[in-house]
Formats: sequence, structure tokens, C-alpha cells
Amino acid sequence: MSETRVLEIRRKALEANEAVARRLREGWENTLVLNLISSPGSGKTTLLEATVSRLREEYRIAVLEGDVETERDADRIRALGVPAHQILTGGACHLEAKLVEKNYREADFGDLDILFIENVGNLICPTSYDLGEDFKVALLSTAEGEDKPFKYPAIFSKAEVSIITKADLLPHLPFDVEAVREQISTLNPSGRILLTSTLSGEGIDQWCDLLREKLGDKRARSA
Ligand SMILES: Nc1nc2c(ncn2[C@@H]2O[C@H](COP(=O)(O)OP(=O)(O)O)[C@@H](O)[C@H]2O)c(=O)[nH]1
Ligand SMILES: [Mg+2]
Repeated sequence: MSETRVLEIRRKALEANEAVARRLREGWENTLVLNLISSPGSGKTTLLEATVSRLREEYRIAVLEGDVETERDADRIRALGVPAHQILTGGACHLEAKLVEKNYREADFGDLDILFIENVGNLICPTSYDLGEDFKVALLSTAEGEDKPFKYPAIFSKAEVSIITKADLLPHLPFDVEAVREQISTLNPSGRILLTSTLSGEGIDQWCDLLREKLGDKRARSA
């Protein structure tokens, strides 16, 4: 197949995805929806565990968990008494809006204040697919190396919030937090950057405050 034909197919697939994402966004007028993206093991599910543990009494929360295989992440969230639904991609390296729509309907969560979508662990594929979220959150753990924002610029440019995770490991690693902050700020001057650790609790209050603020802003806009 020619390169032009491949690009045309990809463009059409993204257009079709946009149409479904628009429909999802309209339906989520009163719900704050986040699309969490990172490489496998950066700490997405662990951050969600810490987040729902803190906010489950305050808000109606649910989680859509994207993975290639297994129900493990959804089980971890359900163990905390918060509804979660596993989306299995059967090999695909990202979630698409159509698959999210189908699974969201099946999950039947009812009215929600916050919906978290944990994307498949990958820093590249999920970036181009709008899932109807309010914003993307990019996670990068200190163990992954300080060169990653400039190596994977698309996700760090698009994510409204970037989180540097596993701050507790900093004493053991050659990871220059300020250099990483600078890379992310260069790619995305208006983006917010947080430094968190689920072990020490560092940054988790700021993260929860950011969620409260974003939900408040969204509700004020739609009122
Ligand atoms: N030291 C440290 N380890 C963490 C932290 N957050 C997650 N982890 C560990 O990193 C591994 C992967 O975490 P997980 O949340 O499953 O990553 P995911 O694949 O992005 O969902 C697990 O062994 C976690 O216990 C953290 O803040 N500090
Ligand atoms: Mg996970």
C-alpha cells in the first residue's frame, strides 16, 4: 500500500474518532473526565488508588481501565469500593473513543462527578486519540529518565497536566527535576506540572486540589 493511502486511512480513522469523542464530551457536560497517559509502570493505577481513596466520600467517582489483557487494574480500584470497568483492547496500544463509548455504556456508572480513564501503557499511540476527556494527564516516573519529554514531545505538549511520579526515589536516581520541568514548560508553556509520590504522599493534596478546581471550573462554565 502506498504511503499516501496509509496516511489517508489514518486521517479517516482519526476523523471518525473525533466524531465519537464529540458525542461523549456532550454527554459528560457535568462530569470531569481525565485521560491518563504514560508508559507501563509509571504509576497510573497507584495514583488512581491514592486519589479515589481520598476523594471517594466527596465525589461520585468511577474509573475506566484500559489494558491489552487482564482485569487487574479494575480489580485494584474496585477493592477500594469505587466502581471500575476494564476495557480490553485485545492487542491495540491505545484506547479509541468508540471502544470507550461502548464500555462506558456497559459499565452503567450512573451520574458521576469525576471519571478517570486510564489509557493503555504507552507514551505514543494514545496521544492522537481524543476520548471526549476534559484534558489529558501525562505521567513520567523518576525511574524512566530525564530525557523523556523531549523524546516524546507530542504527549507532553498536549497534556494539560504533567505529573512526575515516584518523587521518593529521587535520592537514588540521577534525575534532574528542574531540567524535566523546563523541558515540559518549553513544550507546553501553559501546562501544569506536579511532583508526586504515593509512598510519601508528596503532591497528592495538590493533585486532589487541582481536580476540585477543574471540576468547579467546568460546573461554573456549564451553569
Ligand atoms: N517508589 C514508588 N513506587 C511507585 C509509586 N507509584 C507507583 N509505584 C510502583 O510502580 C509500579 C507500577 O505502578 P502502577 O500504578 O501499576 O503503574 P501503571 O502501569 O502506570 O498503572 C508498582 O510496583 C507501584 O507500586 C511511587 O510513588 N513511588
Ligand atoms: Mg495500570
